[in-house]
Amino acid sequence: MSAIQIREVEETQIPAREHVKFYQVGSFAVGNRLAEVDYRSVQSNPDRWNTLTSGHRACQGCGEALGARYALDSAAEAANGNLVTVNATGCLEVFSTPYPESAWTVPWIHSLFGNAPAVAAGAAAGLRAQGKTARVVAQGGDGGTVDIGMGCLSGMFERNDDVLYICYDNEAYMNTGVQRSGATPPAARTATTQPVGPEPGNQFGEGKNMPRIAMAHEIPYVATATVADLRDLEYKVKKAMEIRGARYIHVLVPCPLGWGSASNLTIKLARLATQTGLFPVFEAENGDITSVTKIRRPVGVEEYLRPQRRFAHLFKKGGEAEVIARLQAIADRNIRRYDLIELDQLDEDVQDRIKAAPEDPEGRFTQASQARKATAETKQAQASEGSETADSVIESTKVRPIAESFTEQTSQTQGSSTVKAGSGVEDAATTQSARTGSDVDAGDLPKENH
Ligand SMILES: Cc1ncc(C[n+]2csc(CCOP(=O)(O)OP(=O)(O)O)c2C)c(N)n1
Ligand code: SF4
Ligand SMILES: [Mg+2]
Repeated sequence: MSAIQIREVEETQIPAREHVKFYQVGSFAVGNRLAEVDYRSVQSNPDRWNTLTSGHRACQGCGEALGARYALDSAAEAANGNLVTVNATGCLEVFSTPYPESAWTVPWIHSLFGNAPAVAAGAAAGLRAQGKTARVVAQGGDGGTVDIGMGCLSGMFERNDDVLYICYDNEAYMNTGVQRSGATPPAARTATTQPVGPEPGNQFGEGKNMPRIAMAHEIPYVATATVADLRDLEYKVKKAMEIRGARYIHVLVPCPLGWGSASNLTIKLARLATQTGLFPVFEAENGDITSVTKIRRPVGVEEYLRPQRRFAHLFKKGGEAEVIARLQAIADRNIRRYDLIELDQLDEDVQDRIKAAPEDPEGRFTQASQARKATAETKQAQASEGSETADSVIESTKVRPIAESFTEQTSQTQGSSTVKAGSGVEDAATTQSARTGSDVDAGDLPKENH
């Protein structure tokens, strides 16, 4: 498949996110307080809304708390504080509202794990019926959004309800002790995807790409963002608030506890997720991609994976070079698919690697086509032999291990692929145990959090 076509859209009147980088004026902390007013971050306003204020109980370095604070302050700024927020169950809900306290300074409702989009749609309809102008923002984690809340969210999209839904994606069910979700990346260890067996960690070829699913609903606005570029997040929330109808923003928010990363690496990991190509950052309007944030230089995936204990099993003695190569192929396929960099800027060997990445490194289609083939063969065998036992039917429809088919697929397109180790990022597993004096094994999971 060729790179995506970007549809031209009119430039928005919101000061462009690219003009002033956080680090160019002022400091990281104040968000460009020294820049011209129009270019300042919402956070640099001394009268900022502080929608999610101090006193909450998120872990140190929690990407979700950071993302939610920026997103909601921007939404409040855009709505002049005339805002109702609806929260799914999850870390954000639990750490911000330990009964009877609340860290929210805006109206805020929590109902259930899976129904935030429906509650938000109802709130928007109720406000409209009463002639009120308040805007509605719903938010949830990846589990609440991609898994249990997906039916309600799809309905909200289909009806084009006037709600901005924000998903804070930390790639697992963190609140209940790091279980796998439909957004957990391949090979990651969670409490339910242990790093053992022939395919350690989360399986390849599963999971859902929620931004693409949202785009398929052809709603007015879909965007991805990360906590590595908070001005970009503010920009996208403000832009979404200028639009009516169903809008969706998917924010990557590293979770030190679930990812097994040092709390001071949250921003760096979010940045590496984008710079590797594993997490493409883009906007889409009415189903078409309208802007893509280019990456500055493609970073090898090892640099991103190494500091996270959820991937530590890939770097143990004996290693899992083939798994790392598959993850690299996913990043390379994304770079090509989303046109994340001008290829001719790159060294030839990197260009060749990106061009040669298979279209389906996850093995999703390979697996499906193998399953279809196996089913067809079984039916044929049944027809010719008459009767067959249930057990032999099940046995004959089993799919060949996907790792085998990936090796075949890549060796057909690019020969044997090796991935160069990244450098310069400290190994969080080592740092953490050095700091705490703990001898926790890299594959160990933290205890349930809340
Ligand atoms: C119907 C239902 N099933 C399970 C739960 C338990 N539960 C609460 S939060 C949660 C995980 C939330 O994961 P996610 O949405 O990714 O948010 P995170 O905590 O990672 O931010 C689960 C399983 C519940 N509250 N309700
Ligand atoms: S477990 Fe993760 S998402 Fe939850 S509060 Fe801690 S760092 Fe944040
Ligand atoms: Mg989660």
